Amino acid sequence: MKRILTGLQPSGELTIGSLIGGISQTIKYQDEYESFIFVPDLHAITVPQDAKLLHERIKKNVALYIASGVNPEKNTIYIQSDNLYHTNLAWILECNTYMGEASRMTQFKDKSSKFKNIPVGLFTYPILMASDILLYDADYVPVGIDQKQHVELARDIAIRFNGKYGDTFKIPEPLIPKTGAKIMDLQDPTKKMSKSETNPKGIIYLLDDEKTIRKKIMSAVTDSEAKVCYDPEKKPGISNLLTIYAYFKKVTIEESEKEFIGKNYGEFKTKVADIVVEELLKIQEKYNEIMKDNQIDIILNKGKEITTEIAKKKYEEVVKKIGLGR
Ligand code: ATP
Ligand code: LTN
Repeated sequence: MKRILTGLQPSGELTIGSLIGGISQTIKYQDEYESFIFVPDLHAITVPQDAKLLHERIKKNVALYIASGVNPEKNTIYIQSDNLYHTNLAWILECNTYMGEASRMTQFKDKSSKFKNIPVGLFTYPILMASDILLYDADYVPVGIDQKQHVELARDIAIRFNGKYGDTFKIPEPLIPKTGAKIMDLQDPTKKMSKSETNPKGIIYLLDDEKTIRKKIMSAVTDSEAKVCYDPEKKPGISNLLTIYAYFKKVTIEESEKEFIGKNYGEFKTKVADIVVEELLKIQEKYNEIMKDNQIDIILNKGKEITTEIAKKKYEEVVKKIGLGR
């Protein structure tokens, strides 16, 4: 059976972008593939974090995965820092990655421009991500378009390693959603809706309340044309809202466009807000139930056990091949 694996950093509250670009694909394929989903908490500390908030968010995110539809019976759910093989293998992969290829990562260029003193971990972050993927022989890695380059780096590292030391790693493929690969900020629809953005007005968090969701959608930046149609170049705001609507309504963009022929932006935005509220409230209801019982620790202990066993085997194979140890 093919294996899919993904993770969402607990570096901020999860957004509808995290859901549409990341979690939704795991849910879509969980019946078909052996599925792994984890919390990359070690990735989150590549940028400054408040320790208390980070700690709370780790379990909160697990609850949100499950509340959004990730079935703990069908998925192995785990925390990255629970398994030391991730960082151990990452070091070995770092020694098999070139500065040139690591320097080409566009996310590093974007994120590092915000720092006076850039943490080294922010630079090596994609190699830890490669380790997350290669340890488990993942076939597919569901991600938004912004992470495609990182999965490609993991492929390049795996191909090189296999060439040098013999067949060791499966070559993973990114799985990018057809619609919603990049959900845009509602206030600036030319940039990605990002959970680490400081202005919350353009971001819909999975745990936003009804009033806040409606307010954010009704004040989303659009254009002056007054015509609801999909054209991400010329109409990024409207196109983004159409994408969000299509995702939550479970229809295509074309079907959504048809529904709003002749409607004004106010009517359109109200409908978008209605469906987002309806779907997020369902997730929030489940989330509150999950947070009340203590199943999460049981799920995570099981995840830790399963993944440690798999990762240990792969790590020991690697160690042997490269000549480490006694
Ligand atoms: P940040 O938004 O803080 O830069 P991130 O992009 O790393 O963080 P995560 O929640 O860690 O966000 O990403 C988890 C998954 O969700 C990744 O596969 C990412 O590509 C996807 N994702 C995140 N934001 C969006 C978005 N706005 N549109 C589509 N996919 C997204
Ligand atoms: N870098 C990713 C999170 C992440 C990930 C992974 C995703 C860490 N390790 C392995 C897929 C597979 C992000 O920032 N969204």
